[in-house]
Amino acid sequence: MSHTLILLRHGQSEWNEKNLFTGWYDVSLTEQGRAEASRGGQLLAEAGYKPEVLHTSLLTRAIVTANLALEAAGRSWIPVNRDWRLNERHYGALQGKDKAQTLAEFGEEQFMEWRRSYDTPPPVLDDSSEFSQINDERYAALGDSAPRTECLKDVLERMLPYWEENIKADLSAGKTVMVTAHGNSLRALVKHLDGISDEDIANLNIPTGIPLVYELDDNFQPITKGGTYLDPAAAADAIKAVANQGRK
Ligand code: DG2
Repeated sequence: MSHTLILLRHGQSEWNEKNLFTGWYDVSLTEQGRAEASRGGQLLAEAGYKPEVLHTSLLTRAIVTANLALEAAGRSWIPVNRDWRLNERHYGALQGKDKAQTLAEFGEEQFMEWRRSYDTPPPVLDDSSEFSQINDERYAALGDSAPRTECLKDVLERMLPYWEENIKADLSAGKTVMVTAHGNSLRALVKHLDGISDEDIANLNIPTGIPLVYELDDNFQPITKGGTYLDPAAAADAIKAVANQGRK
């Protein structure tokens, strides 16, 4: 029996538009982002996909995207699970900083190390920062273990238990699962699914609002490596734009 897993990065957020590092900072969608989310749902409906359960993060941009996409697909009623483990990577002291200014200030190598290396986190974000989530009630249960910065490796390590215990359980029960999350939490999941090396994952970028469908075999291995974007041409353009963020 194969399993159907639909991955959807949220539509363009207010801080994607402004080109700011976002991480755990909670922003909503732009009008364009809302349109992308609805179109993502239409693409699912046109291709005949019927999500039966949703897993999403605790961040508004992912939650609103899921709502809009499911509404457009006629599936608003399905059960929803929200968990911090699907949150975007905590971007540490970069949260709130302009990507182009950061590139200009620190140079290409450092910029890409922070953005795309597997195991180098940005500097920690001070708890007193206006961009900190340390006193945010939605993370109260994390206590002092709440992250103050994360690299992709950290994201993978906190996301994998959720994949194993929650998402795989729904797939095993025969459900079509939709995961609406973020550029880096989805990069972590794709790294795991496709067995991408720590070096090669630097080259993987996920576009906003375009469903990426994985059919998985009995061992949860992708039948088609890399999955299938429902609008491959738009995905290819958007992937280039994400890769070039911060550059003119
Ligand atoms: C972006 C990803 O996350 O940025 O935190 O700035 O998917 O929640 O918009 P998202 C952010 P990059 O790692 O692509 O710079």
